[in-house]
Formats: sequence, C-alpha cells, structure tokens
Amino acid sequence: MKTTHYHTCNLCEAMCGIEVEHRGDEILAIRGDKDDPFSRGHVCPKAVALQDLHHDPDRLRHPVKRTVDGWVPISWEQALDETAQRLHAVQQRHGKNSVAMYFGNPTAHNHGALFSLLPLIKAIGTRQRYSATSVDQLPHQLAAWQLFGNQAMFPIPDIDHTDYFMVIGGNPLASNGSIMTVPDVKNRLKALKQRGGKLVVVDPRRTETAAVADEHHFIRPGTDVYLLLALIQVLYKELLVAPGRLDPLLDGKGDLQKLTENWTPEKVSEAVGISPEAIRKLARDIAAAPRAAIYGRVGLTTSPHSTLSAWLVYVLNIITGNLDREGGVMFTKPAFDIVALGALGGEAGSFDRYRSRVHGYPEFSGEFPVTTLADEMLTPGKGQVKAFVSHAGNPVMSCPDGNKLDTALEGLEFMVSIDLYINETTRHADIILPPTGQLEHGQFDPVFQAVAVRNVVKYTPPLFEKPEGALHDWEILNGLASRLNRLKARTARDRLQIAAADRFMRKIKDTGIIDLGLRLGPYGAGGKVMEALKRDGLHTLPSQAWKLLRGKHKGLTLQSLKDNPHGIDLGPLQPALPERLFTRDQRINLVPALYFRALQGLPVPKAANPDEMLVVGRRHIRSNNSWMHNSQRLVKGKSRCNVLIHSQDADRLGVQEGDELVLSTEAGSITLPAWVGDDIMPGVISVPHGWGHDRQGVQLDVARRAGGASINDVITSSRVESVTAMAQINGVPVKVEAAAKPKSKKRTATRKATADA
Ligand SMILES: Nc1nc2c(c(=O)[nH]1)N[C@H]1C(S)=C(S)[C@@H](COP(=O)(O)OP(=O)(O)OC[C@H]3O[C@@H](n4cnc5c(=O)[nH]c(N)nc54)[C@H](O)[C@@H]3O)O[C@H]1N2
Ligand SMILES: Nc1nc2c(c(=O)[nH]1)N[C@H]1C(S)=C(S)[C@@H](COP(=O)(O)OP(=O)(O)OC[C@H]3O[C@@H](n4cnc5c(=O)[nH]c(N)nc54)[C@H](O)[C@@H]3O)O[C@H]1N2
Ligand code: SF4
Ligand SMILES: [Mo]
Repeated sequence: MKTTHYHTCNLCEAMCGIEVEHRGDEILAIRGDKDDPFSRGHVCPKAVALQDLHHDPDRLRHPVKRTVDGWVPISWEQALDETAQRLHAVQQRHGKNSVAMYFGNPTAHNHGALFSLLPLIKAIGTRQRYSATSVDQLPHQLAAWQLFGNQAMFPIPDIDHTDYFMVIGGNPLASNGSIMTVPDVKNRLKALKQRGGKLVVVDPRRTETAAVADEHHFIRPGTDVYLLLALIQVLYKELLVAPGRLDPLLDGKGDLQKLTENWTPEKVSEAVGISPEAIRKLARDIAAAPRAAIYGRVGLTTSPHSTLSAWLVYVLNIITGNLDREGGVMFTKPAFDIVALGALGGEAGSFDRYRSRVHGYPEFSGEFPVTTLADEMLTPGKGQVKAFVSHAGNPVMSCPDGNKLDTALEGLEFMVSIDLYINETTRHADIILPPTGQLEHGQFDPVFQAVAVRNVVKYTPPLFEKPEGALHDWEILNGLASRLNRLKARTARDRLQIAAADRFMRKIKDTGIIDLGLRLGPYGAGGKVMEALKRDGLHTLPSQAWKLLRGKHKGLTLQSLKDNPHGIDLGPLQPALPERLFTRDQRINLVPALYFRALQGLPVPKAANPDEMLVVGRRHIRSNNSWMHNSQRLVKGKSRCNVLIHSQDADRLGVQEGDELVLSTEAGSITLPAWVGDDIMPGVISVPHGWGHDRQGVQLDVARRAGGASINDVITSSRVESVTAMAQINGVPVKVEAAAKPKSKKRTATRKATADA
C-alpha cells in the first residue's frame, strides 16, 4: 500500500519539511511538504537523494571490525565491549588525554547524538576534544560568548523584515543558510526586493547569491576585518553611530571609536579591493536603512583575522541600532532552549583555560582547534594521542593538512568511528559502529531551531522502524559511555549509579529528553522548574525529571508536536534584550579585552602580491561537505571539483578551460581542471572541498568514480588564526601552475596523495 509520511530533511541547516511517498521499505517519491509552515514546500535536490542514502548498498548496517582478512561483521555486544575495553586500556597505559575525540557536522543534525554526547565526553574525560567547529563557526561562538555571555546566543538576520541585507562570505543560495536557518531563501530574498529592500553581497566570487543581489563587491579574501573597521570608522566620523534602544546597555563605546579611528577607507582600500568611495557609501547605506542586517559566514569565519571579523560584524549591527530590533539581527526564543540549558549545564563558553600539548593552542569551550589534531598524534612524548573516536565526521577530507592526518591515523593503537560509511577517515578505524540512517530515526533540531529566522518547532517520528539489530546514534554513544563508566567504577555504589543512569536513558529515550526540554522551555509549563534549576543547578534534574515528564501540563509537550506533523510556527523573532543577556552584569561590552588586544596587534594590510593566488571554497546545491557523493543522482554529469580561475590569470598561466592546474603548498599538491571565467576576482581561485574519494580502502563505489581531489591536502594546518589557532581554509596562498601537458590529454583529476604513494 502506498503511504505518505512527513519528515524533515536533516542534511543542511534549512530543516525543510519533506513528504515521502513509500510502499513498505521502498521509497517512491520525495517532495517538499507544502504544509510545513516554515519551509513552505521548498526542497533542494539533496532531499530527493535521501532515498539513495537509505538504499545505498555501501551504507554500513552492522558493526564491522578490521582484520587481516578485511572488514568482518561483529555483534553490537562485542563491538561496544571491545571498543570500551580498548579505549580504557589505552587510557590506563598512557593517561586520560591519550584518547582524542572528533565530532563532525552531522552530529549537530542528530538530536539523539547531541543528547548522548556529554555523557560520553564525561566518560572519556579527555582534554583532546575536537570538532568541525574549528573549521567553521568558532569565531561566531567566541564573539557571542564575549558580547552576550553565551556561545550559543547568535544574532540571526531577520531576513523577512529587513530593508537592507548584507551578506559577507556566505552564499545562502547554494548553502541554504548557516547560523541562519532559512529554508526557501530564494523566495525570501525575492520578497525582500519586492518590498523595496536591498541585498548586498561581499564575496571574492560572483556567487549564485551575488547574481541576484542589488550590489556585489568583490573583496580580496581575508581582508574583511579591514573593510569592517573602515565601515565603523566612517560611521563614527560622519556621526552615524546610533545604537538606539540598547545604548544604555553598552560599555566600551569610547574604546571602539579610538581603536577604529585610524582605519580610514583610504588606508584599507587597496588591500581590500574596494574603493574608498564605495566603502563610504556602504557605511552610509547601512546607517540610512530603516532596518539593516549585516551577516557574515564561512568565508568570513575561516579566513585570516576571523576572530576580529566575526566580532566586528556583531559590533556593526549593534552600533547602527540593528541588534535586537525587527528587521535587524535578532535572537530566537526556541521551544527547546539549548541556549539557556547550555548555560545551566556550565556550557556558556570558555576560552584559554588550558593549552594544547604540542603547539600551546588555547582551548575553546573544552575543545582544541583541529589544526593541531595530527600533530598531537604524531609528536611523541607524554600525553601523545594514541587512540581516536570519530563521530559523524571526515576530518581527513575536511580539515587542513588532510594527508598528514591520514598518516597520523595509521599510527594509532586504536580507533573507533561512529559513522554510516567507510570513508577517508573511518577506513583507518579498528571498529566502525554504524547508526540508523536519516529516515530510520526521528528528527528534531534543537540546534537549528535555535538559529532559525522564525521561531519554529517540529518533531517527526521515524519513517521506517529501526531495522532488526540496528542502533540509533544515541544508543551507541550511551552504550559506550555506560561501558566506559563501568570499567572505571571503583565501588559497588558507583556501579549501581551507572546502571541507574543507563536504565534512565534507555527508559526515557531521545523522545523523553525532547519532551522534557519542551516542558522546560519558554512555551512549556516549566517556568517554575527553570527557576528551581537556576537556583539548584542541573544536577537536580534526574530526580525531578520523571515528575516533569509524567505531569499534565498546558504548555508545549512532545505530544503537541506529534499532533502537528508539519511543525508549529511560533511567530517572528521578537526583541529579547536585556532579559536574554547571559553576561553577569546584563550589559554588553563592545570591546572585550581579548578583542582589544587583538585589534592593537592587527597588522596594516598589504596590497595583493601578484605572485600569490588565494584559494577560497565553494559549495554547490547538489553536494554536502565530503559526503552524499555516493548518490548517482547528485554527482552525475561533469565533475564539479575544478578550479575557478579568472581569465586574466588563466592567460598568464597559459591555460584554457579544462586544462589541468597544479595547486601546491608545503603541505602537498593536487591537480584539477581549470574552469575559466570572470565570476571571480583576479588573483583568487575557488575550489570546492570534500572531493577525491579514490583513496585506497574507501568503500564508496559511486563517489570513488566521481573524480576530484581534496583541497585540504593542499591547505596547511600550520597557518592558523592568531587568537584562537582556528583553521584558515579560505583566503590562503597557494601556488598555481599549469600542469605539464600529457601527450594524450586527460581530463579527469588526479591526486598526488603522500598517504597513497
Ligand atoms: N577547504 C574547506 N574545508 C572545509 C570547509 C570549506 O568550506 N572549505 N568547510 C568546513 C565546514 S563548514 C565543515 S562543517 C566541515 C565538515 O566536516 P566533517 O563534519 O568532518 O565532515 P562531513 O563531510 O560533514 O562528514 C560527515 C560524516 O558523517 C557521517 N554521517 C552522516 N550522518 C550521520 C549520522 O546521523 N550519524 C553518524 N554517526 N554519522 C553520520 C557521514 O557518513 C560522513 O562520513 O568541513 C570543513 N572543511
Ligand atoms: N549545498 C550545500 N549546502 C551546505 C553545505 C554543503 O556542503 N553543501 N554545507 C553546510 C555547512 S557545514 C555550512 S557551515 C554552511 C556554510 O554556508 P555558507 O557560509 O553560505 O558557505 P559557502 O557557500 O561556502 O559560502 C562562503 C562564501 O565565502 C566566500 N569567501 C571565501 N573567502 C572569503 C573572504 O575572505 N571574505 C569574504 N567576504 N568571502 C569569502 C566564498 O567565495 C563563498 O562564496 O553550508 C551548509 N550548507
Ligand atoms: S535545503 Fe535541501 S538539504 Fe537543506 S534541508 Fe532543505 S532539502 Fe534538505
Ligand atoms: Mo559547517
């Protein structure tokens, strides 16, 4: 019988509602859910490919162990026991910090995994924690914590009401938004224009978003900080600073003015690549707009000076009166309030409480930057990393110096990956623990609901029953945490407590935690409980949890969400300050000390070096970081992994469309075909990441044949941002040469990977 199920796509941050038509286990069609009040029927080609993921023969469906005869299936009991024992043994031999953990991007898209993460982190207890954060949004988190007192308190562009939307280093038409959950962004941008608003894009490439913008300014990669400083300088100079309602809450205004006064448009123009007149006009336009939202994303947070740039974007919104007002950048009021719950759990943010062993890089929020992960494995001495846990990540493809990490993983004593596939990273594991696929578990998005452009909430139950003998992510993580805790337990009482915690988690399940979170949230009936929690701390939760879960409440519960399968719209974003501030004094210091120091040390920008080409990234609607490449429908056609290069540069190098280019640095080199065009700044090349799946042992049959090479084999991990040691993957210099022409011209990409050589 044909049945329709409503679900939420969890591949990117947009949370599109989907309608899945299926007959038993067979998926017949995937379409946009027109009744989802938020995504309004929008989907992209990736959602349709969820069926390929579901049916993919390469997707692992049971735990596997590596043996001399290759991968062999093992039981869950054996897999979890052995993993816990081996991790424990490594820690016994080499100390707590000899186990490293890495959490990849999909962790944030999987509520079950999110809920079970902290217990596992606690059970392992290592300081060697890493995640995709330090190749992505770390500077935003740092700025949110420093300015607003909570690393998860992101200002979100009120795209549906703004009159002026400035996008710096983001391409929402390809990415569908990030730290701005905005399904159907194309129509939302159309509406912006229809009401007379303006879209301005600042990007080294004329992107899909730039193509529909009213204004596009090419910017030299890595120079956003200078543009932002000059904009603020002009605002002060021309008496256009007007923080409005929030003015009485602000500290550090004098410092800000002083620190920016010398950064005139003339001083930065040449390096930035935008004329002084154009910079002045941008500043005036922002000030003149009744409501403006300035937004910076991956291009801004993963390029040089990202710490300062991310902070200055927020500052620019604040001093023009656009923070916390309709049509500016606003804070969400999420039904499952991870922002407040995180703060309660002591996760509001931290920086530099301790440093990494090899390079002395600062901790951020309990993690080290991925730029040191390989070196922590390769550098002998006390505290050397000997074992590795990866969850939903592919750092060999997504972190700088992929080859080096590839080599480092080879030398470990033990590695376990919790992942759906044998990819470039997980191929090094001793044991792989595959969770249920996207349509086999329920979907709830505590992270992305908290960064959405409207207040929305939705839960969808699994489309397919969990297959016999499969485990969800949260069950795997919980199983591992319980076993590790048991191995560490000293007393009978410890063991009883561990067993009780394990039983509790298995009883309430992921859905129980969603229910609890909703009840505790601002639309639940948990106001009183929240007060009690604030007073007594989160450790009182388990004893109260059952009462809360069982109690009858008028407010929002899981049942309300089950009754509304298309999701619930909780209205537009609303002003929330000062109440929502997590700073101790409930004020905003515009220039926290770390930014003060960093700004004082900022070098005067240099004009572009004509011999150097800067690489930037590129996302495509049919791709998703380093995965989803095993779907034929998404990868079909010509390889999209190529080098976009300006015709002027192509002429200089004597290359034409399709000719091969060699990109190299001290980290390594790759060869990719040229895509010659004028939609990119001269001196800049654009290359997508996550491609080149032909490494030995990778079990992705379609992806292997899709071509390309990994740009992160060329980007070095030694070039780090000066404050946080965050990765710099955008705006970094790369040597670009024409490849020696072979006698018979080969168009497919080849890769010179040291690990394979
Ligand atoms: N050069 C360059 N490098 C970049 C970027 C760039 O723009 N340019 N972007 C960076 C950014 S923003 C990010 S976020 C990172 C991403 O980097 P990572 O998070 O390290 O890698 P992904 O490619 O997202 O790999 C996700 C893995 O999770 C698995 N997976 C998918 N769903 C699930 C699930 O539900 N459970 C489990 N257990 N596993 C699952 C997939 O099989 C896949 O192996 O890449 C970064 N790297
Ligand atoms: N289709 C698709 N959607 C995705 C993903 C995907 O892989 N595919 N990945 C998801 C993830 S993990 C994330 S984090 C988001 C990212 O979402 P976005 O931030 O929108 O990411 P990109 O599309 O990479 O856009 C970054 C832009 O920054 C520009 N840029 C590079 N360097 C600089 C610079 O120094 N200054 C300025 N001003 N611009 C610069 C690049 O040219 C590029 O256009 O997308 C998410 N959505
Ligand atoms: S934009 Fe595409 S990938 Fe992202 S949630 Fe929507 S359908 Fe899924
Ligand atoms: Mo990301």
